[in-house]
Amino acid sequence: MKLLHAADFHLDSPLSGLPQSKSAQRRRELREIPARLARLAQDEGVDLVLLPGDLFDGERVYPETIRALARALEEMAVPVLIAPGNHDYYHGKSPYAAVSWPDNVHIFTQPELQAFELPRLNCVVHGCAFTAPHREDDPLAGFAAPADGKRHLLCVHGEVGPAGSYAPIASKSLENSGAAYAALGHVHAAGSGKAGKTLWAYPGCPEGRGFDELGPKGALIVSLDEPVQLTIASPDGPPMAPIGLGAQPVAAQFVPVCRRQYRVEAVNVNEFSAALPQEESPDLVRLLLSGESLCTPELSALTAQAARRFFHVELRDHTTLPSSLWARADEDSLTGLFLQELRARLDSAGAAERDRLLLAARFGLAALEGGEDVRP
Ligand SMILES: [Mn+2]
Repeated sequence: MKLLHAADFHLDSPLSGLPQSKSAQRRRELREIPARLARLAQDEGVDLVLLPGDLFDGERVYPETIRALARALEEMAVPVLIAPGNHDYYHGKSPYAAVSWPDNVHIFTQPELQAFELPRLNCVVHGCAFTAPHREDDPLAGFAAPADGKRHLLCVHGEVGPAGSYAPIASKSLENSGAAYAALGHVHAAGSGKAGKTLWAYPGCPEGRGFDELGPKGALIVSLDEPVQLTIASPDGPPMAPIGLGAQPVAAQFVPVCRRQYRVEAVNVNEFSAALPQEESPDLVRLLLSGESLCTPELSALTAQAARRFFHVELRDHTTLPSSLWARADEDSLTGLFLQELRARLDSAGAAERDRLLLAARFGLAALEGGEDVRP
């Protein structure tokens, strides 16, 4: 059995960190995520799709977004289970309640775990919903899947940890659940862990939305072997009932589906032009200017130079003053006195003060170097 696990689409995010035309384009691209996932589901031949929450970013959802999602979920052509999260929590007026969804879609609507049976797959998915933007209780507390020879899976939005405002899930609860796989949503970076025999995983968001969501983004394709029933052979009497499940080997594979990536890279300011890509990159990139520079780099000019090579680019100045600079602190000149004073202050400065002093050094030197004769 194979399933597709994706979460945290955050459709219709405002993407306010981008210029308006680009944020509109990125919202359109976000809206294509469900269709891309439908293609992945078909290509992989999955039997089931689990979507544990935050499919919408907030209350305000465009009708075209809902139409695109509903169409894609129908195209998946296998059972699709949704467990609403803190951003798209279930309530009477949420799109989950207000829209009629395709027949293959099941939406969990209760904060308590509910069992959804998939007899054809010999599988039961236990899921629940956020019904408010926060919940402090562990949705898995006290839950244990029955040893009935079926595959038991979880589909829940929450954070693995001892406490918090977003359905904290204790590691012990995952372990006690006895589920073969826990499809989780909430954390935007892909990650997984094991609690007892339960493999739990976050697929992360399928498309980055800022420089806090870096690198390739995607979904998980999860393979589950047949559950193995352990029985004790009884040579004389009638066959005994199954006493529990044996090993349920599970493997989750990350598949990138993102259209673009957010990346942060260091570029030496002295090799800036050569470091730019020849072909236009589809990515959104923050370049950290590194290296030594006596003058403050002209960020707007360099940004304009790089703009044509990326979908979006922004620069941060992380350059330092040349290390040779301090050699001149011993000069018997105004520059020497200025540098001595700065060096003394830098030695006892904190990080924020240090940045200000380095800026002062640049401005001061630029002013001093203008006319002063620094020969000894
Ligand atoms: Mn989220």
